Amino acid sequence: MRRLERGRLVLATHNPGKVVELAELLNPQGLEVVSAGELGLPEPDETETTFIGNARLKALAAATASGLPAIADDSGLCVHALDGAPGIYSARWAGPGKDFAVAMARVNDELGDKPRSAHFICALCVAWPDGHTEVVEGRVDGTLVWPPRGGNGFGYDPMFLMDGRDATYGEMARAEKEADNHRARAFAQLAALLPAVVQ
Ligand code: ITT
Repeated sequence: MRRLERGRLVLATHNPGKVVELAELLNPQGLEVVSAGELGLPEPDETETTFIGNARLKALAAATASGLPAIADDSGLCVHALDGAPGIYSARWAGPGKDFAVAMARVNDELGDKPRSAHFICALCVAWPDGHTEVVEGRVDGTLVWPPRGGNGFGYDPMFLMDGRDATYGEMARAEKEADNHRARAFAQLAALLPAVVQ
C-alpha cells in the first residue's frame, strides 16, 4: 500500500467551502496543504460519469501538473425521487454564477410533493505524480427541507437535514458539520488506507 509522506499535498479543488473542510481534516495529520488555486493550476473539465471517476480525473490532473501528491473531492446531492439528480451535476445546477439559491430552488421545484429523501456523496482520490491513485467514498442520508434554513456551510447545506438531526447543515456551526458528514466519512476511510496520515 502506498504511504502518504508528511509534507506538501495539493488540494485539487477550486471550491472554497471544500478547501476549508479538507484543510481541517488534513492539517492535524501533519500535512501541509496548498490549494490548486494558490498554485494557479487549471480546473479540468469533469468528463467522467461517476463521482469516483471525476475525483480521480481531478486528482491526477493536479498531481501531474504540480509534481506533488494531490487530493481531489468529487461530491454531490443525490435526490432519490429525482433518480439521483443532480448527483455529479450538483455544481452545474448552480449555473456559471455558482448560485446555489437557484440550484436549491430547482431541486425543490422538480420535487414538488414527491418524497424528500436524499443523500450526499463524497468521493476522495489521492493521486501521485507517477499515476498511482487511491479512492474512497462516504455517504450521509437525510431529508430536504423547504424553505432553506441557515447561512452556514456552502452549496446545498441549507436544505439538507441529516437523519436524526434537527438542524440543517446550513444551521450547524462549522465544527458540528465537520464532525460528521459525507466528506469526513470518506476521509476516515482514507486515513485507514494510508496509515502514515494518521500517525
Ligand atoms: P471542484 O470540482 O473544484 O472541487 P466543485 O464545486 O465544482 O469544485 P463538484 O464538482 O464536486 O465540486 O460539485 C459538488 C457540488 O455539490 C458542490 O459545488 C456543492 O454545491 C455540492 N456539495 C458537495 N458537498 C457539499 C456539502 O458538504 N454541502 C453542501 N453542498 C455540497
